[in-house]
Amino acid sequence: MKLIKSIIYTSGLLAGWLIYIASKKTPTFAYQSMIHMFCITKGRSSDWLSAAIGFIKSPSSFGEAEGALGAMAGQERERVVSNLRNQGYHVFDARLSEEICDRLLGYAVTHPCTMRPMDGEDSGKSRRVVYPRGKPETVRYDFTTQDLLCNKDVQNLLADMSFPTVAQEYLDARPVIDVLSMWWHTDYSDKPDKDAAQYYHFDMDRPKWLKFFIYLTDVTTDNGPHTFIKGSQQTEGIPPSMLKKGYARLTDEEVESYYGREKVVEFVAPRGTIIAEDTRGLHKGKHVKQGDRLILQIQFSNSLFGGYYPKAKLDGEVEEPLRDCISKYPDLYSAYR
Ligand SMILES: O=C(O)CCC(=O)C(=O)O
Repeated sequence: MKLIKSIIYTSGLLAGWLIYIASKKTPTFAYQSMIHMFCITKGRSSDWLSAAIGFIKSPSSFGEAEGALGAMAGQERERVVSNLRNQGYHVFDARLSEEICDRLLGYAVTHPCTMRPMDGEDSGKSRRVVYPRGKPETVRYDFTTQDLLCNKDVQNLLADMSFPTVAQEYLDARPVIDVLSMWWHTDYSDKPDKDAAQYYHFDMDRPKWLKFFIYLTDVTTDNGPHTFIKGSQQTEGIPPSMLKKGYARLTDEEVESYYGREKVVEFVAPRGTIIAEDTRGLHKGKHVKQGDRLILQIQFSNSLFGGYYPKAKLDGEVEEPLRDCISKYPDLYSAYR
């Protein structure tokens, strides 16, 4: 049975890949096949696919590579990537400045975002509102990628070559920025919410990717630290008993009884902290007991093959540093052009 399934999903993946090359769109069956194959092979199928992509997508030269992450050249970059390979994450010594955090926080309390329906609620709740800080009406409020692309501080981060330098080294391929998001997690509910990513899960939207999470508020154990299971991003890092549930949300009890508390990394840190993480490993945003948390995320992937994200474009006013980068590294920004 397992062999038949593997043959079906491998064929789906390969056929879907050819369609993707021709049309730049991933058929749903191919995306589903990638997830199934990941679960059946305990991660190996994504490793193989990524090795092939790395062979085709030769690296770009991102120059000096000094920026928000610090100086990401030579040994320091190797240290970061070695942490990512071994434990699945790296917390940078450098932090985003107070001024930038202040401006992004200011933006996040004055610009509309979308209320995300909680578990069991219908889409009627997803209204666009200015976040009512202190009086939330749902667990999660999301900013759209299209709106974020117009923000000058976000544009400057997208033009900061320290990020793709690290991503490229980790992905072993020329990267593309494919997810840009920012959201509030709130204390609206007294229990964690699956739709707000507050249960353990792994991501599998691309063959390989690296996420950068940037805290824009101070994060304590009570206001929803991002949480990761150390080492679970590795091949065979997630046990078959969890993988056989597919793309499921897992309880704390199930995950912690398998890995032990010592593998649970709760990122309690001041605002401005930047975490790089391979979210192929198990992770979640911890339930917010009190207060709220604002986080910005930039994802770099080795391909746009995989899950669907709403189209967003860098077509408004673009700051000069980003304009220069777009002309130098068109592939890096191809998802938003
Ligand atoms: O909000 C969090 O910390 C979890 C985010 C998450 O699950 C993701 O970005 O994949």
